[in-house]
Parts: sequence; C-alpha cells; structure tokens
Amino acid sequence: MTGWETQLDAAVAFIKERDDFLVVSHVQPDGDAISSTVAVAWLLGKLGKSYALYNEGPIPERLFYLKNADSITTNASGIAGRAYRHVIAVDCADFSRVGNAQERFEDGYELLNIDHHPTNNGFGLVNLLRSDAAATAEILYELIERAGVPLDIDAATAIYTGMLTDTGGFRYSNTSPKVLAIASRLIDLGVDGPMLAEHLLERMTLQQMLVLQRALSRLTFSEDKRVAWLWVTPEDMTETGARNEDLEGIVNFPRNVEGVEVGILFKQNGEASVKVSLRSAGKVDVAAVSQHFGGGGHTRAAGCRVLATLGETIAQVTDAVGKALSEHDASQNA
Ligand SMILES: [Mn+2]
Repeated sequence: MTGWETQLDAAVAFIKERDDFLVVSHVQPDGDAISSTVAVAWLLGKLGKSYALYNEGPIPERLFYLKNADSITTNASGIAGRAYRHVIAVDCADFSRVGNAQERFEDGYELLNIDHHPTNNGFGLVNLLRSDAAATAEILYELIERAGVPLDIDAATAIYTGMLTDTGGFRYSNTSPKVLAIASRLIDLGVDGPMLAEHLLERMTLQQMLVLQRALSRLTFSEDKRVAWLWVTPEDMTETGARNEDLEGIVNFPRNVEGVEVGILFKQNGEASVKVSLRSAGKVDVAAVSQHFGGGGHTRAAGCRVLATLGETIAQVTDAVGKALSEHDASQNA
C-alpha cells in the first residue's frame, strides 16, 4: 500500500469508528469549501452517521443548488448549536481558518483534517493532505471511492463544483490528468458541466459588475509594470450592494495584464483591517509572501489579512512582492 492509501484508510476509519460529527470549512467559503462540506455530509449520510454542518458564513448564494448547502448553519442563522467531539475540517489551510466554528468543538475534540493547501500544518488528529490535489473535492472523490460508496448525481455535482471552481474552469496549472479523468467520470454520472460553468464562471451579478467597475478605475502598476493592484473600500460595498462573494475573480483582472507577474486585490474591511488576495503568473510564490503576513494558500493563489490602514497595507504588500520578484530575477541570473 502506498502512503497515500494508508492515509485514505486512516480517514475512512476515523469516520467509520465514530458518529455524531460537526463538518466545518474555512471562513468566507468558496466553491471548494462548500462543495467539500456537502460531499462529506453526503458520505456521512450514506454511512448512516449523524452530523451537523457549520461555516462562519455567509454561504455564497450561487452555491445553493448544491444539495444540503441550505443545511449549513452560519453565524447569521442565530442557531447557537451544541458542541461536538468529532470534527471534520475541509479545505482549511490552518486551524484559524475554521473561524468561530471552533466555539463548537468540545474539549478534547478529535479532528479529521482534509485539505490540499501546501501550507497546511497538519492540525488534525488524522490528516488527509495532498497538496498536488487541485481541490479538496478531488481528495473527497478518492475518500468516497476508498470508503466503497458508489457516487450519485448529488455527490458528483458537488465534487465537480469544487474542482471546477478551484481550477478556474479546468484552466489553471493544477488541472492535472487526474482532475480531468475524475471530471470525465462525473460527467458520465450525469453532471451538467456546461450549465455549471455558465452558472459559476460566466454569469455575473449586477453588483459584481458595479464593484468591478469601481475597482478597475483604480488599477495601479508598480514602476516596472510587473505588479498590478486594485482596491475596494467599505463604501464601494455598501454603495453597489456587493457582497463578499461578488469580489471573487476580480483579482484576476490585474494579474491577467500582459507583463504582470503578480495581481493583488486589497479589500478594506475596517480602518485598520485589509484582506489581501494575491495571484501569481508563476515567478513569485505568493503563498510564501502571504505567510510572511500571517496568511497562506497556494503558490499561485494566496491571501492574508493585514491589520493596518489601506495605504500602509498597499505599501507593505507591494514592497514584499517586489522583493520576491527581485529575488526570483537574481536567482535566474545567478
Ligand atoms: Mn480548495
């Protein structure tokens, strides 16, 4: 047996030997976080286990077609909920990413950590981690297969959604032969790929377009034009009616400009709190840059939260990215 198969067996055993689970995913959840949550719920249901689903929230509205997405309770639901001894965390790069869900972990809780972020530090009692998986949903495909439970259309749609969103529509460098082979099997099971691509990747809400319009009007470049950034203020959010989910994808616009190596979106949340999203064209490891600011992620897609004013944050982060870019250049010339 390979090491990976041993890990899969340990994860299956974790689930089969216990009951009464709390399934959680990361704060400000994306498609993979929610898909993985409902895929785990689906597996638990098939194994006759009881469970509750929780995320700090909010759940992006466009994901409510996923079966069970509406049974994920959030902070806003007002349901305090009881504490759980058995926890399954999906798509969380580190423990802090579970957010206020940790208030519902019993003392001495046992946690199964399922994730694909290379910066994951193995915070679980059992860890199912594969950083070359494109999405946590891809790992769940393997877990469900290993558990011997045949997929149906609901689980297939969830797994496809997580893989579709984390690969940017099967385009990013994480789109491995394995991802495409799994996607092919999911389409065989009846998943409507074109409909999901249209719904998740093409369509924009009006609020999304209006906040993008404001952000693009501020497009700023470093002197050498290799770093580009945008920012969004709390006023932008209230005046356009945009929600957090409406900001998804905006960071790709600066990164997509020819010659740009790193694109950054700064989202101001308060006077001294800024959420930073970074996308790299390949030369800069933005996960490393983000870790420097207490965040994390993937080599080409990462983020962090900086407790400083918008102006200070922009100066600090663009400076760090510029340095990482110079280090890359120096290593090429060495
Ligand atoms: Mn993910």
